[in-house]
Amino acid sequence: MSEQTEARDTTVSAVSELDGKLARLKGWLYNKRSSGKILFMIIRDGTGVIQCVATKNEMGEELFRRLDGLHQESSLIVEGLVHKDHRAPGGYEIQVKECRVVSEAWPDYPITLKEHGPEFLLDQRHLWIRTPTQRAILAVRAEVMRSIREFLDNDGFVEVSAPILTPSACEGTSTLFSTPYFGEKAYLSQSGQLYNEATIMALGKVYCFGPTFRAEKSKTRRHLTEFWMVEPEAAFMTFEELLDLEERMVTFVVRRVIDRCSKELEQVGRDPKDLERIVPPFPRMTYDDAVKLLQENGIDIQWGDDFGSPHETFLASQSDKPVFVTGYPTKVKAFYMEPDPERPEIVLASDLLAPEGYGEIIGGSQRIHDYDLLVQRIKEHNLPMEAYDWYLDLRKFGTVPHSGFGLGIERFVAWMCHLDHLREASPFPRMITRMRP
Ligand code: NSS
Repeated sequence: MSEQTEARDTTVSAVSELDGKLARLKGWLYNKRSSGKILFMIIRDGTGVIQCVATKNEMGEELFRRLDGLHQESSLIVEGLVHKDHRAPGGYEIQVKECRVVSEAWPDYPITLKEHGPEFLLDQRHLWIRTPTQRAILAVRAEVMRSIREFLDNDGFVEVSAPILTPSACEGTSTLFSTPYFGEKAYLSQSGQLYNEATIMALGKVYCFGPTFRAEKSKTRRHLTEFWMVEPEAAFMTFEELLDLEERMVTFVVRRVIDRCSKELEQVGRDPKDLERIVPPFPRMTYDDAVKLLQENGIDIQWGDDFGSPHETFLASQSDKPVFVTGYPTKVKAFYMEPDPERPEIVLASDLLAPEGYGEIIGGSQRIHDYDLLVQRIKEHNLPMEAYDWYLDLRKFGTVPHSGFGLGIERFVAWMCHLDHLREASPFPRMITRMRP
């Protein structure tokens, strides 16, 4: 049997496959300590961190001194023997045979291993994302997005992109971002829903998935001005079927995160047991009962008010599963929502509130399919009729009952990763006071 002499490319996450063999790893110096003869380099490569041990004997005097003097974030290619070692973080280390410095980092890397304040870290977001916890959050985010697509594709939904530049509001005119558009005004999309309502008539079950924009004037830990939303919509889907779809999708995605992101959950300090509880059925509560419950607990609210963050936080702490709140007052909700046939003062709408105080992660409803009622609502909401002419066409030509919902990706990821604030759930968050870097 001949000995392997050529190093094989590997990553930290796959290094166990090369136990006892020569491996080549490309990455960045995350931390190091040295005894003068032995240098322990912690190298990260995007998939994890691993300890690489370089000795003066093996490296030679000159290279050893150079490596010993490297600053954090220098980029490296190391080759060496993979060695199982239960004392090493991650269970493996690399005994370095060769090391090439790709680029020596400048001194004074702004993010050190000590604590920094949130504003400083946000200023350094382009570098902050390299730290293990931030990396883990972004990996969970990717899994959330991937598994949502997997679920919807398998359920017969077709992804159809909605435009970002739009002529009209979907979610009220107070949070619109506008931009000049060749002599006209365009608005950045708040939601792809109105376009979904067109594409379902072509494809039956659709979803759009992309960035959405809201000029939210409030500074809260739950609001970004740019966030990603997935929005499924289906022709003929009833309100009951809508809640069932939401429940199945959330359960599926949580399960995927538990199964595929165990290392990341550990890194962010989220106990997967908290997520194991997220199985159907999710409790349901009517808006009427929610108002009563809030009042009984001394929280200021009148029937007819919309919920703010404190209300949602309270309601969402009532259960360790997500809670559906249904039947909101018609006058606080969007113009397109179908009234309850038995009580027109409420709509067939539901928000799904995530537990542990996270609050609303989904907003959904059955839509008005009747032409005359929709015209009436557009007028009541003082919306410009001409901007909705094409939307009204959908009620002229083969209108059908239909429903859909929107799930905010950053809210979902913040819940999965147990974050205090939405800003860490976005790679480059945009908020009222921040659009840099
Ligand atoms: O305003 S929503 O409740 N509903 C819609 O936009 C519908 N047009 C969606 C649809 O039915 N197709 O927003 C949906 C979700 C909400 O539950 C949050 O999870 C998220 O979008 N959302 C936000 N996330 C972060 N920041 C802000 N500002 C924000 N606003 C809503």
